[in-house]
Amino acid sequence: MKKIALSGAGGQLGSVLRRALLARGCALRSAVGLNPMAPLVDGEELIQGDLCERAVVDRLLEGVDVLIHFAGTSVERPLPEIIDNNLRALVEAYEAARRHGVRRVVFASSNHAIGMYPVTERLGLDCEFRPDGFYGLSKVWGEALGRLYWDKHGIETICVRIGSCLERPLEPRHLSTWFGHRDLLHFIDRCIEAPDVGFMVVWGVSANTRSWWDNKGAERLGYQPTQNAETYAAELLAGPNPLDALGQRYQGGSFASHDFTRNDIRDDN
Ligand code: 15L
Repeated sequence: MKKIALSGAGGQLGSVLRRALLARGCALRSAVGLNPMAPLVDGEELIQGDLCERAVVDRLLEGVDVLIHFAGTSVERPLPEIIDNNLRALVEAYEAARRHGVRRVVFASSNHAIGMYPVTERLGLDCEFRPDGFYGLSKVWGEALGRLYWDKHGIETICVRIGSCLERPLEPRHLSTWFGHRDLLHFIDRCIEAPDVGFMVVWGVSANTRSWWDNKGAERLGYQPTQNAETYAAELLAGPNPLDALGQRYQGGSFASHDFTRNDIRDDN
C-alpha cells in the first residue's frame, strides 16, 4: 500500500481529505500545522509544526510515496505571510521530498493563477498565467517549482488548479468554478493511483455546464468528474450575486476586483 502524506490537514479542504482517506484505510500521515489536533482514528500519525522547518518536513515525508500538499495561505494576504507559507514552505517540502525519495507531489494550485482572464474566455491547460494578486502569484511560482523538481530531480507533480471546492455551489460564479467534494475525492484517488504522470497541470473543477476551463490534454490522469453545478442554477440565479461588477467581469471574482486601480476599466460598465 502506498504511504501518503497530507499537509494542510487542518484546513478547509485538508480536513475533507483527511477524513475521507482515513475512512478508506489509507496509510496516511497528516501535517496539521501549529495547533494540536486530536487523532480521528486510533494510532493516526499526526505531525505538528511549521513546514518551513527541516525537521518537521523530514518527519512528514520519511517513507512516503505521495505528498498531497494542501498547506499554505489560501486567500489574499500580505506578501510576507504568503512568502513564508506558500513559497518557503513549498521549497522545504520539495527538498524533503528529494531527501526521502518521495515519488510524487500533488500541489494545490488555484484558479487565482489565471484570475485576471475575463469570464468570456475559455481556457485550456496551455493558457498563459494571469494571476489576480499575490496569492495567485504564489500559485504560479508553485507550479513552476513543481516543473523544476520534475525536470531536474524526477519528482512527479500534479498541479491541481482548484476552482471553488465546496460541498455545494453558493453563488452564480460557482456555476463555472465549482469543484464538488465527491469529484475532489475521485481526483485525489487518481492522483495517487495514475501511473507515470510526470509533470502535469489539471483544472480542479467539476463537469459544470458553464465551466470556463477545459481539461483536454490531461486524460492520462483518468479524472472523470460527475458533479455539475447546473443542478443548482435556477436557485443560484434567483438569489443575490455577492460580486461587484468587476468581480463579475473576471474569472477570479472578488480576488480580481480587490485593490483594482486601473482607471480605464470601471466597475459600472
Ligand atoms: C481559492 O483559491 C481560495 O482558496 C478559496 O477560498 C476560494 O476563494 C476559491 O479559490 C475560489 O476562487 O472560489
